[in-house]
Amino acid sequence: MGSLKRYQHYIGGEWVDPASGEWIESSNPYSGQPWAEFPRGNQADADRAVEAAYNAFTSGDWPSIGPTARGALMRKLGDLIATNAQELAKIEVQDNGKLIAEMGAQLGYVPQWYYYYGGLADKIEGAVLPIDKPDTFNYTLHEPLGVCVAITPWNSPLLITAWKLAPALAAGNTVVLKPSEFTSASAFEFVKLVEEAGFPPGVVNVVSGYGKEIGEALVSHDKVAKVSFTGGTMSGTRVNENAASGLKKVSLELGGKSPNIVFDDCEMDNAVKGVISGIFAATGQTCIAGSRLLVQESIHDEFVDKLVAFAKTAQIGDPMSLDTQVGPVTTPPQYEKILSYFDVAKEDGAECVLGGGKPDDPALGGGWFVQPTIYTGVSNSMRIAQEEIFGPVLSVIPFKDDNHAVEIANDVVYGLASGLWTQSIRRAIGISKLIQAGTVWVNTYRAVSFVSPFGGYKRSGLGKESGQQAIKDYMQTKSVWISTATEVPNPFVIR
Ligand code: TXE
Repeated sequence: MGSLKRYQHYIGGEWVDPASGEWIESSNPYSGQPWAEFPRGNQADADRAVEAAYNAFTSGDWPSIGPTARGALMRKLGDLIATNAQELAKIEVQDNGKLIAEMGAQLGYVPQWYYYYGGLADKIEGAVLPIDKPDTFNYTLHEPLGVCVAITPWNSPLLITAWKLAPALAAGNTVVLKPSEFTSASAFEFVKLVEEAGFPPGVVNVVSGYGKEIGEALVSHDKVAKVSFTGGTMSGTRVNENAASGLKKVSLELGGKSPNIVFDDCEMDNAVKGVISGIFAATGQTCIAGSRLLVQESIHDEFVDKLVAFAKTAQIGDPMSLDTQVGPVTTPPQYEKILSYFDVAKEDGAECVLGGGKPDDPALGGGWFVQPTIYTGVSNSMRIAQEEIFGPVLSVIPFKDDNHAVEIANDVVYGLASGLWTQSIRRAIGISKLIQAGTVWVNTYRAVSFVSPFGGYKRSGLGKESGQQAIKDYMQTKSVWISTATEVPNPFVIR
């Protein structure tokens, strides 16, 4: 116990113990062994963190730091993340078990969000409006909202943090960040860099704990203006309900059951790689996982054979090794959830053509590993085709023609992402329009950028992250009216 690394909340620029006096153990998914302890936050900690953020928003240095200076602070923060990217990546791998190759690349890219929104900070311009009233001057101001709560999941902690923090800070808000109770370490390490960059105390606060405890307390707090949440659809729905009673602004990035659609005119070897990257990269633990493979009947058997042959070569192992391609599952509940879907698939009557259980390699020790798994003979009404599994489990569904592909692709409650594999520009443009999803990738998969809006249709969420619009979602518009008339006219008539 004594050897575990113990973290504290970071509130108002100070490291503090949780009011509960309790900590949550975090285990390394590769070894299954505990390595760190995170504060178990509650209502009292939420109150303290929101007060600190509110004070920083209304007093002290932050309100008088103009947008250009905010941009400079954010560029400094980006530089610090770049310098420390490998260290941060190692902490994330230890905490969430995803591959060092993946997390290293991710953390190397994260600074871009701080640079991009830092650059935008002083480019949000109001307008002087050509108002239709005599002797009247009217202009708009885009102002920050106040205290924003950012709640993140365990799969890509600091990447998702950047998607929320960078626009929130560039807009001039203050933030309380609550990372997942399973993977809070990197947020606590990251906030040291926020302090080093020179952000005033209270501008960014980090508290940890369970969603039902400190998460709900934060979302329901009267002084919170906006909640930005990434996680499961059930938790996101609850967040939305709690935020609604205070009429808070909400953005939600939730689950998916994304179709990766392979047409008969595709470049088959590329499509195989695209399907693999959509479902087995990151052990399938991504919201954008291409977990439904829709493949045209005429090439079904040939494509599945190639896919299975490629998938069999995947190296399962230590996420810290650069050779590993599939690592462990991040959390014990997630591990149990994936295993339970192997039984669901059997009950559904799907045919397992790869995996379908735990690997039997003794070298994998106490880690939470599942086999990369492919089911054929899946119909779109089966549970494995409709429910988000969030693991390396692929459902293969045949289709006849373009209309049939679109019908199956859209027949699901989610709408986060999709992939199309075709050489036809007619198909690419035509079908991209018909797909009900916030992202369509054509002949690629899993591409994200700070420049391009990301977010779900249907039950995959509300609002967008990244891109220019996202900063406006952390702002509100004020209309200022100034009369230059020498006399106030009839006070009983609307102006
Ligand atoms: O996520 P949760 P879980 C999906 C995936 C997975 C399922 C459950 O299908 O199997 O969600 O994963 C906080 N008020 N995704 O349970 O619960 C929680 O503390 C306020 C998709 O790990 O959504 C954590 O910080 N906060 C996803 C964060 O929400 C609450 C990524 C996410 O946890 C809360 C992860 C509440 N009522 C899982 N309840 C994606 N979109 O990428 C929970 N939290």
